[in-house]
Amino acid sequence: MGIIKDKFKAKAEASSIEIKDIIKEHGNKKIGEVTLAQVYQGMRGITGLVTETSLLDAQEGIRFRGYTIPELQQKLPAAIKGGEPLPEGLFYLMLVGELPTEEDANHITSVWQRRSHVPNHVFATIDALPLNTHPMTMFVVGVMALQTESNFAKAYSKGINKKDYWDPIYDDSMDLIARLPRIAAYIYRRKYKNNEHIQPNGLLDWAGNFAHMMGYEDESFKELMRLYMTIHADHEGGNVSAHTTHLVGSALSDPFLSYAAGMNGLAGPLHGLANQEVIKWIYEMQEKLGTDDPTKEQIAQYVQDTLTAGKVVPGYGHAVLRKTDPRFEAQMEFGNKHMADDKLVNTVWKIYETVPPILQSLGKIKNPWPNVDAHSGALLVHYGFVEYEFYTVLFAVSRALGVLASLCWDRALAFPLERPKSVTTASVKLWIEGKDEIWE
Ligand code: CMX
Repeated sequence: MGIIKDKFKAKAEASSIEIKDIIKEHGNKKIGEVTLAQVYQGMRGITGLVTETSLLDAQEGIRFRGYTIPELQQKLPAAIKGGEPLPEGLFYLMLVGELPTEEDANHITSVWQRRSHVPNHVFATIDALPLNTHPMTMFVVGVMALQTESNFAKAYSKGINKKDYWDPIYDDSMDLIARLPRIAAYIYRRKYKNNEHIQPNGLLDWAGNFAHMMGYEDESFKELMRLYMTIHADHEGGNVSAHTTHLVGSALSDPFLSYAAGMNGLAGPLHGLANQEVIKWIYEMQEKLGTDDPTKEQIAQYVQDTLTAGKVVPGYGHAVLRKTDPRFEAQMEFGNKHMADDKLVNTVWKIYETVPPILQSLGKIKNPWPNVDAHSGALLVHYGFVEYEFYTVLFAVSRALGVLASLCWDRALAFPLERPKSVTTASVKLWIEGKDEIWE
């Protein structure tokens, strides 16, 4: 067994015993109440999942295994001294629950390099799609084509003891993460760069090599990819992509099927697709106003027009967060460090000064502050990465780290099939009248 697999196994076994004890001693304790409004309105605030890799606080933002993003920037190994964290290190932290040494992070880099071969039929499957297919559709189709390689699916069909499920799930997760940058870069080069592909560079780290395969050699772009892949990786368990991966995995669908399902959710405009919508919205604003340097007054008017048209302002609001997303702040810091005079980045900052009071004044929006998607596109455009329909694929590659580390935990802790209860409005009406108590 590999070093990391051994460590994960030991951690998971200890955790499993602990959880059994917790359930035995405290299993009957109530963790909250559920109101009818919550049942009808997207289950906001209902605690119903365990996700070990990260925890989201409404005021403070995300913590990965207890560490905030600025702490990770200090404590995780980096490719460049004092530079952005290596996503390999974050994955180790989420999977093993301990901060990695530089050696641990480098070990993951080499494991992923070793496992990164993508079989030809995956590229052929992507090639069968018309060029105007959305990159997220190509990406999920590519992941589904890769499912032929699932160790878990093969082991299950041969017959595997349920105690050992985690083992091929772990291998599938590592294989999948290792191969995703190649699939994503292939789609990018096929769709936008004349189908001219770039071979991987075995000397680079996971995110650096991803930048290289997409055709971006600038060192600061590689740093951006390391930061991007780190901050988008996980956002606790209830968001659509993480929850879907977990839910589908609970049916013992293998990691390829589960992750692809999750990424179909990420491709929705209220979730990960918002990163493309933000840049599209800014470009449309620039076109309408006839300037690439709009004033705050012009932006305010455009925001009003967006709201009057019954549309959302992309990149703003959140189902859990109630302050500026620290992932937005980390990108703002990157912008300040590398491109403080960039016009588009400055527009994003002006939008940040303009939008929250307008949304607040509507009185119904619970969080008027920017989320992660409000900033990412402008940083990419700075490097000439203007193909905004591709942005959600970058998010998806990063999100694999969190949802697949979680999937390893789900199987190692033997979490059962997920199956909450649903009701009909007819049964709700009977319950309100006191005539139906079956689901109380
Ligand atoms: N612009 C306009 N209206 C907004 C809004 C925004 N940015 N954010 C919320 N609202 C509206 C909602 O549509 C809802 O309106 P109705 O009552 O008319 O249906 C009302 O305000 C209350 O919504 P909420 O409780 O504050 O927000 P939700 O938890 O329902 O939704 C989210 C959260 C993210 C879907 C929503 O804020 C939104 O649509 N934002 C824009 C899209 C976006 O940026 N998504 C990315 C989120 C991060 C990610 O997952 O990547």
